[in-house]
Formats: sequence, C-alpha cells, structure tokens
Amino acid sequence: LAPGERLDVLFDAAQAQPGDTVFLKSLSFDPMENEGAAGNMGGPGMGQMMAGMGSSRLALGETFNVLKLSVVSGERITAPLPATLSRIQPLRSEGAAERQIELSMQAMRFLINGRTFRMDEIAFDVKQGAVEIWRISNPALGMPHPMHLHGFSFQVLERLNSPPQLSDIARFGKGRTVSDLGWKDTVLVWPGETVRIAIDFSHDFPGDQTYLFHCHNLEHEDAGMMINFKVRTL
Ligand SMILES: [Cu+2]
Repeated sequence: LAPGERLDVLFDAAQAQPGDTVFLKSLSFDPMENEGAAGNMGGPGMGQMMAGMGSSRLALGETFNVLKLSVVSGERITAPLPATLSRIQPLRSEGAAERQIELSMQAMRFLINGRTFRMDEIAFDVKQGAVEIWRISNPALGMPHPMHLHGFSFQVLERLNSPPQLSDIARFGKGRTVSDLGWKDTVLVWPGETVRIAIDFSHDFPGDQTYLFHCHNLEHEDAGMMINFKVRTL
C-alpha cells in the first residue's frame, strides 16, 4: 500500500488472549528508489536527497509497526463473514480512447507527460461522460509513484512489466494484486511498469470542470508531479 491508498482489513482476533499484544506490521520490501541512477544529476540520487529533506529516520522499505493492539478482555464476538463481499461491475471500456501518461524525472523535477505543474495550465481535455483508459508508464530508472486522481474513481485493468516483488503477489489476473481490485482513486506505479486504468468521466456538475491528477508522494507533487485537466461538456 502506497501513500494515499486504502484497504478494508478484517482482523480475526479469535486466537488472541487477554494480555497479548498484536502488531500490524509493514514488511520489508525493495523501495526501488534507484538512488544514484537518476541520469544527468550526478552525486547522490534524488531519493537520497529527498529523504534527507524529511525528518524520518526510517529507511525506505524497512520493516516497521503500523498499529499496536493491546488485547485487554476475553470477550468473544462471533460474526460470520458475508458469503459475498461487495461486487464491482467492470466499467465498459471496449473501444474507449486510450491516453498515454508518461512519468519521468529531470533536474530535480518530477514530470507528467513532460510537464511540471503550473496552476494556470491545462494538460488535456476529457469529454464529460466519456470512458477513457489511461496507460500510465514509469521508466525503469524511475521511482515508485502512487498516482492519485481527483473527482473520479477508477478501476485497474492491467499491470504490465511489473517488478518481481509485485508480480510474485499478482494473483488476480492481468498482473493485478489484491489492492487493485476495488474502486480506486490512487494506484501505485513501480519503476519499469505500465498500469492501465479505466475511468468514467460522468459527473453532475454544470459546465466545464477542472480536476487534478498527481503523485501522492508529497515530495514528488511538491517537485511538480501534478497536472490539471479539464472535463468539458462538449
Ligand atoms: Cu511520485
């Protein structure tokens, strides 16, 4: 799970005893920050510089405790799981226009389709009510980017060229992992990966409306990884 992503988790405490402490842990992983490999910058990699800007002493990808649960009573609540969880109708995306979204970085800026964020600039127009497929590509020497869309939920259709730590847990077809299955507003795109998402641009607001699409890594969006786009009524 990347910054901005969310999951519903059911925790079965049937085995826990009063006095037990249970931790929800983030397990170690390869953060793939490609430090020192960021092309023309020389010196320390951008990830290293960015990490130096924050106050966190936790190394990227290191194991840490997310949540501590102290079990204080032995009260038992037995609640059966519903036979079926929420069902999501796949968006009808056959024949939908496919839009290329290229992520990159250059000279301490993070870019989307070669652009760095400008408040007064509209990167592209989308027709209100259209279903589009966005094909989001991250270069092999990039960094992981949790890409967040304002205003519309989307569905993850497919992951291509995923790194092994991700493809090893892709059990749901088309390279998708468990966190790809629900309605999403943030999707993590790993270095070298292409992720295809489907979006229905229907909304109830009058006239043309401007929305944002950006990386949810705060250092990256602050360094320009954000675009405006306009949903037009025509
Ligand atoms: Cu990013």
